[in-house]
Amino acid sequence: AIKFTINNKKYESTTAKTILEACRENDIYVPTLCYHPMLEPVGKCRLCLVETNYGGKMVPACVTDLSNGIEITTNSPRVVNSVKSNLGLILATHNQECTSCEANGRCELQDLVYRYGVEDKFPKIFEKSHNMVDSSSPSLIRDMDKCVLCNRCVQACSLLQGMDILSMTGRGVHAIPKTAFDSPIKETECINCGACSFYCPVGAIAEHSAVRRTLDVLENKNGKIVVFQTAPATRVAISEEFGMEPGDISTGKMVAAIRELGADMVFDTNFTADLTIMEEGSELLDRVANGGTLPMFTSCCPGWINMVEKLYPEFIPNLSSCRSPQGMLSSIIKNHWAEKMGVKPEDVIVVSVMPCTAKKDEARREELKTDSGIPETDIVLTTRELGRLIKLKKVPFLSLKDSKYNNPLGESTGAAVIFGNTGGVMEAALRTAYEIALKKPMPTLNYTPVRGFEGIKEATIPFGEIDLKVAVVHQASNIRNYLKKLKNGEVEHHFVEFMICKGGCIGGGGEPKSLKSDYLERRMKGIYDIDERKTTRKSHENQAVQQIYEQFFEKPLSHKSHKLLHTHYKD
Ligand code: HC0
Ligand code: SF4
Repeated sequence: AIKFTINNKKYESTTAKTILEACRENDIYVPTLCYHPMLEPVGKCRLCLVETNYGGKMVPACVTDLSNGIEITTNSPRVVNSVKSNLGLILATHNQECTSCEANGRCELQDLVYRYGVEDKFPKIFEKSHNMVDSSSPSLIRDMDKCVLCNRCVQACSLLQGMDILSMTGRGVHAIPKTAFDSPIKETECINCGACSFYCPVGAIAEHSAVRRTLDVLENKNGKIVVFQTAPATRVAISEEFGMEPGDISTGKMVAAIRELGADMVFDTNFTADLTIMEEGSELLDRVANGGTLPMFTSCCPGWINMVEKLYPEFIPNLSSCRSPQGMLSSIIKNHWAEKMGVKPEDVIVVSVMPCTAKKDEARREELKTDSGIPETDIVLTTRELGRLIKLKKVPFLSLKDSKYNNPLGESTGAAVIFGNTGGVMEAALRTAYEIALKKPMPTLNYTPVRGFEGIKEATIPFGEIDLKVAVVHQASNIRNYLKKLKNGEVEHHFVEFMICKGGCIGGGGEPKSLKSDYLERRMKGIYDIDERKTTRKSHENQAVQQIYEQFFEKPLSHKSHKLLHTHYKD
């Protein structure tokens, strides 16, 4: 075992680890700014410097390994002074517009400055002024005068997502994460997944906020009906905005909070997740039976759709023509529900709450407008933005009594909620397709081969005459690897689920930021717990879905379904 001391107390470790990991495991506070447990430590911000008994030099705890006999001090005046001066230097190059900043109240820099009582006394380094606010993307905003050079966005974009849109350029005070040729984000190959914004410790890259627009819509309705919808992955993460733990289930409180904000109706994107299974499952069976393009690819992740359109247009025919559940629900609300309620589509405002920054981009697509040319989804808020809105309006989230979704567009099964996890769309599709095609239920509803965090998961299901070969791929970098294999003929599947974010939507770029190392596992468990507790766990058993087919769509892939629930892509 490695023996060491921290602040004169003795510890032992049987495994190799860094000083920072050892401190965190033992609840000893060490400040960090560039460190995130899901990324590679880089030792850039120098806030985690600690003293050791080896020479007089202080070492960065995040990149220094424990060694036998090391004596570590994290709380000496020398360490504290070094943290303070490093924070002061960061402030000298930082645009401190905290009051209007998207990160205000959840900013790692703000917290540190407050905790250490840092005075802003260094002269401002004005050459640092990049004067660059890039709001070209509907999903993200970058303000490089707030950048603290932690490198987390660059790592998220390159290492995690394999997209390489941002890279660190320039040296010293002139260093900055930039796009190629410094182009506005919209003109790059960015797919709007928002991983950069999730990992940004400050407000240098943030979601393109719709909080103020939503406030305006709710406070000045002018006779309009405001309808919300909430995505599967929001309900196991919104809790974190209010100090609860990752994976804590807050469906009822979230619905209640949205009502308190002034929404007239709260519907569930899960309803159309179930509907997606009916349409997409039928499309798959049709392609298999009639020689359609295979493998068929899922189409619900807008980051993934952006990737295909921008980087792999040759695979457009493989994409399912199904709109995403967000797209389907907004379409039903404006084109069918409004009429049933006797209101005009332009008098209904649809606000959707998503774990995803790319959904903001999806909502603007030309193909997803009504016949009269208005967007079917008016506003997309990320889970983080919903948290901010609830706080702004002083809604007492934690003490709210659970509320239920409005029906019928709020009814859903366990198959719908698992869409939020990687493998969920596949598992939900199999539960239904198997039963419809083979007229008997799958031997087990919990289909584990498609669960978990492995980057590319494969399974073969005996499916009557054929063996159905499926794959599930999540995280953009794994997707690029998979597509390379597919092009080289190294893999062969009938149906593949793609989600751009690690873990699926629970790891979405718009979910509450977390510095915990297990937040994804815990959100994932929260989602599976909701599924287990549902009495109905197969999409085709959703009675509201059955009803909307009887009363309106007639059957999957009908003429009406094609018009309202399916779409096409741009190449
Ligand atoms: Fe997802 Fe979805 S599961 S993409 O990951 O299909 O954002 O949560 O809402 O639309 O349902 C995101 C999450 C959704 C959609 C659903 C799908
Ligand atoms: Fe958005 Fe989910 Fe796709 Fe991530 S995986 S880009 S959160 S839809």
